[in-house]
Amino acid sequence: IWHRIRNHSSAVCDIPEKRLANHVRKPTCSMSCCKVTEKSDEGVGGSDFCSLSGVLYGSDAFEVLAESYEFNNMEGPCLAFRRATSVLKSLPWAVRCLGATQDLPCLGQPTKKVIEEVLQCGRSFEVEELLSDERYQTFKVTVHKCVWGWTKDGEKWFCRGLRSFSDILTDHSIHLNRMQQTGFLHHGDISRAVSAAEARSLRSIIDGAVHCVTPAATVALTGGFHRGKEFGHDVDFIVTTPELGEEESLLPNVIDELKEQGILLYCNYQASTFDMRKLPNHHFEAMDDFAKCFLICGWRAGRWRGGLEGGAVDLVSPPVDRYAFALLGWTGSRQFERDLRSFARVERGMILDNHALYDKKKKEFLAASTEKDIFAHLGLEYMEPWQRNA
Ligand code: DCT
Ligand code: MG
Repeated sequence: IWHRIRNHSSAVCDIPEKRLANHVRKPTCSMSCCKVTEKSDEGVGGSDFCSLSGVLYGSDAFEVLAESYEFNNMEGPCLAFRRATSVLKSLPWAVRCLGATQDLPCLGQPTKKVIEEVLQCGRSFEVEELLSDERYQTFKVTVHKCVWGWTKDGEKWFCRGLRSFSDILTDHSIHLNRMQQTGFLHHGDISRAVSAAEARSLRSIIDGAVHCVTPAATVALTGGFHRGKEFGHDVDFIVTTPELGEEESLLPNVIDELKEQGILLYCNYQASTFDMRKLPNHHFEAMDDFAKCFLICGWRAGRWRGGLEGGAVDLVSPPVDRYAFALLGWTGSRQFERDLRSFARVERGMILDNHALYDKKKKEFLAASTEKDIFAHLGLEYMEPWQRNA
């Protein structure tokens, strides 16, 4: 199924290789963290994909390249490298020679060049160069990692020669918006990876708060941890109530409860703007309109359990009849969702997003109370969350 989706998506989203090749840098220097590990003789791809990496913040070589294009606002090449990562990760076997990539979708010349280099030299010089590049480092460590809304301001700060937190904070001509202030204030809590153990601990806290407010509510762990990741940037939950409409007061009450427990360092609540009459949504990458809150939970605020440090938490609260769509959307990965939606649109004539599944031929919305229902509507075998990691 995965390959069917992937093969299909290569046809709709190919990036012109020439354009991408123009931006590939020449190798100049090296860094030991880019070396292929002892597993390198086994090839790249499948579960050994990390042997291709530059392991930096748990990312891989293609992810470094994708990020670098992202920091330069070059969406096309960025997407091309993210797709290539997904394809390699989804392989049940390791690539031992370049010829093995011949029939794989989404691997253009620039990505093959990186694979070839790693297979031949045991490292990617291009990735090594990027990892030591000042612009990449500044954006990765200072701006992108820690301050939301970085793009325009981050660019401006970088051009003015500002390279670190203190450079930015001590420049009195800079006015930080609320998001940026929060980013600076809590950058330690936000940029630190959250472990699966911390995610479990946060789950029991969220579970307790939600059920204290509404005993019959449903709490589902979603996002990367639901896909079995060991570490993540945040912990995502979908919460809802059995009665339609009851979910409207759920998040504000849960926030009050968490405040009372003294573990909230930061809270940003967005009320729902969801309206079924505005669907189907024709914007391919549209975010959802459900009520949600972004929280930073942590020990500094008071009673924290088990010696854990806490972390960022996203709570999303759809009405119960939208629950399955929200769960499927928020389980991710982003790349999987993108490809699934593209598959629905091109192969099935349906529009899928976090709110609904709409059949354009029948001109009707298809009901679903579980993720399995949605896969069945799409004519696909069900895929477990751990199979959606690529
Ligand atoms: N998502 C969404 N709408 C948003 C934000 C995210 O549908 N406004 C989806 C895409 C993936 C999933 O929700 C979880 O998002 P993240 O938490 O950003 O990613 P993750 O896979 O959980 O990985 P991590 O949190 O470790 O970066
Ligand atoms: Mg997440």
